[in-house]
Amino acid sequence: DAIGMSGLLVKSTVIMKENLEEMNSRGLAERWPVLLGGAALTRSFVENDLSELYEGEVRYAKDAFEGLRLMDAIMGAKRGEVQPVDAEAEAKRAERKARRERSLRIAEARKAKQTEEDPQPVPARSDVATDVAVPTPPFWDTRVVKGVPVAEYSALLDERATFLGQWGLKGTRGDGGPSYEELVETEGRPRLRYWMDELTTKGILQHAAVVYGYFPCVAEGDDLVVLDAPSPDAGERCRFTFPRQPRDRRLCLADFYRPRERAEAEGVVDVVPFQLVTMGDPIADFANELFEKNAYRDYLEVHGLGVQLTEALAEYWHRRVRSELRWSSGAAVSDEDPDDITEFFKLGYRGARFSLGYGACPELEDRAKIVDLLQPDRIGVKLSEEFQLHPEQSTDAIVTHHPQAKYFNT
Ligand code: B12
Repeated sequence: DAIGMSGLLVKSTVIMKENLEEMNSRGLAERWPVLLGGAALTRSFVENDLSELYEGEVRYAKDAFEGLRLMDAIMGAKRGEVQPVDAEAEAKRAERKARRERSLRIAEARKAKQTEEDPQPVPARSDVATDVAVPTPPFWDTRVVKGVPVAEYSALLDERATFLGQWGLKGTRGDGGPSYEELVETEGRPRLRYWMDELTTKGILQHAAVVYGYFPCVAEGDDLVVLDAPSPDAGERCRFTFPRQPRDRRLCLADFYRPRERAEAEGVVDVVPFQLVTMGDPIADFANELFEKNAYRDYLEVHGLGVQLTEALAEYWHRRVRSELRWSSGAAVSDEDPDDITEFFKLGYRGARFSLGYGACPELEDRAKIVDLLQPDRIGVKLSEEFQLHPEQSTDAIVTHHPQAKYFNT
C-alpha cells in the first residue's frame, strides 16, 4: 500500500534519495506513496528537497503516531474515501515552505555581500587554551574488560532519555491527565525495575564489554596525530583530520589536544584515550524475539532500554578513564566530577567524549582507525562496510581531558 523508509544515519538519507530516483525510473512513483522518518531526516529535507524529486507522494513522519495518521489517510484515499482537508496542517506546510524560501534568499544575499566586501581575515585556530597540564595514564596501549557488573553501569542510566525519548512517556499539561513526573512514578520506574530484574535474571545484561586504551598524541593544525611512543620525536601511528568551524569560535576537535610545538618545547606529549563499549548480542536478540511475538510494547521498552544502557556503559567507562588519569599530585581527573548524576549528561565533568558521526567529528570512515587502534574483535565487535559496529548496541569514542571541551557543531 505504501513504502516506508527509516533513516537513523545521515548516510541513509543519501540511499533514500537514490531509492526515490530508482522508483521514478521504474515508473513506480504513481503507485507507491512513500513515508519517511528517522533521526537523520528533517521535515524540511523531505517536504522540500525530496518531494520535488519524487514523482509520487512523499511525506515525513516525525514519530510513529504521525506515521499512523498518514497511513490512515493514504488507506482512506485508496478506498475512495474523500479525505477531509486538514487546513491547519496545510497552512503550517505553506508557512514552513515560505520560511525556508525566505531563509535561502537571506543566505544568498549575505553570501553575495560577503564576496563583494573585503574578506575578513579569519583566525587560523580557536581561542582554546594550549597551556593545559597533561595527566598520566596508568598504561599506554589497550586493555579488554569483559562482564562489566550491571549494577555499576546501570547506575548511570539516563532515566529521562529512556522514559521520554525511548518509551514515549509524555505527560499532559493542564487538562487533568497525568504529568510526566506522575507517569515516571506510576509507569516509568516500575517498568524499569521490572525489566532490569527480568534481563538480569535471564543473564542478558552480563555481556557488557569494553576495549579501551591510552595513546600518546599531539595536535597539528586540524589534525590529531597519534604517536608510536610518549615522546615528541616519536613516529606517527595514525592521524585524524577534523573539520574546523568556518565562523564563530572556529573550534576544531584537534584544539583540545596539546599542539606539537608546545609538546616539543616542554618535552611532554598529550594523552588521548579511546574507548569502545558493547552490550553484546543478547539484548538485541531478546528484543527481536519480542518483536517476532508481536509483543510491541515489550519490544519498544527492551530495545529502548538496551539503547540507553549502551549510552550508560559508555558514560560509565568514560568515568573510569577520568579516574585512571592522574595528575602529578596523585589526584584523579574524576575528582572534579559532579555529585549529581544528571550533571553527567550535561557534561558537568572535566573533558568530553566525542563519538565519530557527531557534529565535531562527522566522518564515520574514521571509525576504521579506532578499530585499528583498539582491535574490538577481542570483545566480539566488528565494523561493517558502512562503518557500523556490530552488535548494534555498541559505540566508540575519542576522549579529551581538556577542561574547555564541550560539544559543538562544525
Ligand atoms: C540512542 C542512540 C544511539 C544508541 C542506539 C542506536 C540504535 N541503533 O538503536 C547507541 C548508543 C548504540 C548509538 C550508537 C551510535 N550512534 Co547514535 N543515536 C542515538 C540517538 C540519541 C537516539 C536514537 C533513538 O533511538 N531514538 C528513539 C527512536 C524511538 O526514535 P527514532 O529512531 O527517531 O524513530 C522515531 C521517529 O523518527 C519515527 N520514524 C523513524 N523511522 C521512521 C520511518 C517511517 C516510515 C515512519 C513513518 C516513522 C519513522 O518513528 C520512530 C518512533 O516514533 C540519535 C539522535 C536522536 N536524537 O535521534 C543518535 C544518532 C542516530 N546516532 C548517531 C551516531 C553518529 C552514532 C554512532 C555512529 C556513534 C559512534 N561513533 O559510536 C553509533 C553507531 C552505532 C553502531 N552500532 O555503529 C547519529 C547519526 C548521524 C550520522 N552521522 O549519520 C545520531 C543522529 C546523533 C546525531 N545527532 O548525530 N546511538
